[in-house]
Amino acid sequence: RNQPYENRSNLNDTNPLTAYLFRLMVIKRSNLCVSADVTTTNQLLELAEEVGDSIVLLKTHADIISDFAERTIRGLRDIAARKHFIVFEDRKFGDIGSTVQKQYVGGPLSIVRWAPIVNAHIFPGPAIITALKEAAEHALSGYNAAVSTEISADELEAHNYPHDSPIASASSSSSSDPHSANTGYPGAATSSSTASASTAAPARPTPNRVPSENVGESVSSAIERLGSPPLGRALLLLAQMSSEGNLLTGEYTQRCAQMARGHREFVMGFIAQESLNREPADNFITLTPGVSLVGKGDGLGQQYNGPDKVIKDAGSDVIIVGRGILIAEDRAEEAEKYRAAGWRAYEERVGLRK
Ligand code: UP6
Repeated sequence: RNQPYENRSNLNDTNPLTAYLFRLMVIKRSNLCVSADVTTTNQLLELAEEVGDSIVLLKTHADIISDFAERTIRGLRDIAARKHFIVFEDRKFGDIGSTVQKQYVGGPLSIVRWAPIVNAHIFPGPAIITALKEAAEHALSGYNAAVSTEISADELEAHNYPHDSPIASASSSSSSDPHSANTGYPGAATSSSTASASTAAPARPTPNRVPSENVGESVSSAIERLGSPPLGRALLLLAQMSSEGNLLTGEYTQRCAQMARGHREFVMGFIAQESLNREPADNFITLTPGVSLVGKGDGLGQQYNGPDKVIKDAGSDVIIVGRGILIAEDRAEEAEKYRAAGWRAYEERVGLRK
């Protein structure tokens, strides 16, 4: 956990998406995930435009978006490609294998199509991991990797997966749209993808900013060299929670780490309050929610820590920040503040900064 992200991206057995994410973090000098807890597509896309340059991950709760539709998926995909971040749907799956497969692939959200990263509770037992892995593999099989990390509704149908969602059927026409076929991700944003982003959201595309302390090679050329993220899907396990009185402690947390060790190819890491890398082969990424530079709690059980405590003291890798940024008047500026604080804490931890 005290090695630089760059070294950790090159270790054997690192999940490909984790390796990509570590490299992206180094290029963007960011270990910030913004929690997009907003309730409409326009708000979601506006937020993604505003904070996109400062983040490596955008965490969504698709089930609180009142008008979630094909437009949401496309808008997110286009902004993620242009601003270079990965979408993480905070679905917190927690049911028997057969049910979570349907929730992952079908329903009104068809999450597997557009979210490279999802998370799950392990209280139903380890089959939740294998069931989600199998569903992801099935959805991706035969799918054209050269085109995009998004699976179209038609491709999902071609592989006989349940997708009885209005989005899936409504979008059949959209897949004949040439724009949808050639939108790369990221680094390959075509002019058509930019155009569809701007019609999808009132938010105007903003020019990419370079972190002020980033000297030498420009972010854009480094990202170009990095290329597109790997096609696969990955899972985070909820090993600990931030809320007061939660039951994800002690033995439960340790069992979660054990289950992850059995599925390193699919489980990239944890939602936890501290690093759980204890064994020599462990190179899991840790994402920590409940982070604020000012708040202590929200009166509804949420408990906050600062980036220093989370990254430097507890050894986590990524700070997840929602309201700390969402309620700011200038969210781009506030995201930059969290990015800088998180990155400084990381550099101090691994000895890149005194
Ligand atoms: N989240 C937590 N704690 C957890 C797991 N997930 O807060 O243990 C999620 C919440 C919310 C975000 O669902 O989307 O992280 C935190 O938002 P906040 O920064 O506004 O409190």
